[in-house]
Amino acid sequence: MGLPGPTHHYSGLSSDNVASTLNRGSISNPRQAALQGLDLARLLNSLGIRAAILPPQLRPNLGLLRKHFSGNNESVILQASREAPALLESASSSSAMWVANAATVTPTIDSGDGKLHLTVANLFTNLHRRIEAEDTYRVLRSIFADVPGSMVHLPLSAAAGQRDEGAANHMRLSPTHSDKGLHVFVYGADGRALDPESARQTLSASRAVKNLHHISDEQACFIRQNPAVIKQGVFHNDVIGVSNGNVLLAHEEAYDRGRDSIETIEEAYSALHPGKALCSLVISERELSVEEAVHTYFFNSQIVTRPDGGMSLIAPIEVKEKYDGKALDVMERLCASPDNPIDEVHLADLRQSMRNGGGPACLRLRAAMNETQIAAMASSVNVLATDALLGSLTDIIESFYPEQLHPTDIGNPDLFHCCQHVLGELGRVMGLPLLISE
Ligand code: SUG
Repeated sequence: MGLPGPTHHYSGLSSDNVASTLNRGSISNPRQAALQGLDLARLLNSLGIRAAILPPQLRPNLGLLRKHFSGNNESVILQASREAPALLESASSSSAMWVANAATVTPTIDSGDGKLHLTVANLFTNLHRRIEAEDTYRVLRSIFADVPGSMVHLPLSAAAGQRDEGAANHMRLSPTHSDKGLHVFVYGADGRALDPESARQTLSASRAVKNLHHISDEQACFIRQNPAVIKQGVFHNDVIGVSNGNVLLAHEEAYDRGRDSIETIEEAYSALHPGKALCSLVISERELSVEEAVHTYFFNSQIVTRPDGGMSLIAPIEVKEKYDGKALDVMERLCASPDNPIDEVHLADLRQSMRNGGGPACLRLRAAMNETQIAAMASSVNVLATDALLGSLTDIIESFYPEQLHPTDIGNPDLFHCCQHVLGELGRVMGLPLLISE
């Protein structure tokens, strides 16, 4: 789970993201954003899922601002605010909270070398996201330092034309989490004339991650997004499809060959697990249009397997609030059907994040880890969302996070000092002293 930071604000930085564009210039509440994130972690815990917290990053990012201005920290921020407000907006984004874009993860059981691989996403498409990669690498290195057999890889080189947005464009399908998985890499651009300008993931990046992670050919499948839906606001696969275990829930318009693309995934799954069929739940345009899916974030739900074997859908509250609850009705029909393992829906209030286009699935990065790996992680850093950690984080958030932020407020150096202080506190509590580099 990614924790929103004290600079969470709405400056409409992602032009391909409908919510981010629509809410440009409105007032945010960073404190509420962070508390809503913690509530999501509590909900996961209540369903028997272990969650860990990834901290925010120091913003504004002075490394970026110093490429343009010089002087002490305060003077650099003030100059940027006067002379390059758009640059300051990018340098101040709290976008690292959407950790579905932090990395792509391959569990031990799936890699040819028996290692747990994580490749940090380069997030090259947008400046405000590109600057996340360096700190994400440092934080993941710290968190996984003592986890046996784990490897955190540097981001791919964007200079080689590889654009990578991490787990948001990747799905792992398997009968249970501990069976070997089929890795579905979803990309928007492959160098063909049809490539939409805004496609964020390239096929070359997906292939490079597959190779770095030693995933065999029979365990990998490369599926192209439907260019038409990218233009409608489907900037990541997780805006139009979601998976868990043997379940794939996707819109019929998600991929370039429509239902044939989904059939390709089904065939690859059955080839890997003979005698077993993928449970694919394909939502038609008539049931829920792409536009309705984009505005409700229906597919940006998390599907999780509870310890009793049943599956829960964690959906943004917008599925109930928009279009007279049409999206929630579709979910309830899925729950009532005996043909799939999903049997309940939980609604999460993540309105602060949602207004920037980040739903329940954007805020999480899934890593299938064994007990030894989890214990090793817990012995070196305090990131597992226990009641004690959630309590300490709540105290920090309630004591120091601002409750109101307009994009023009980010030019105030006090916000940087606030962020520095918060990260110092979080670093101390979470055992991650490297959070502050300035
Ligand atoms: O990259 N929004 C993010 C939302 C990311 C959602 N993640 C997934 N779908 N996995 C993005 O577009 C807006 C920030 C701003 O405008 O300040 C933003 O970056």
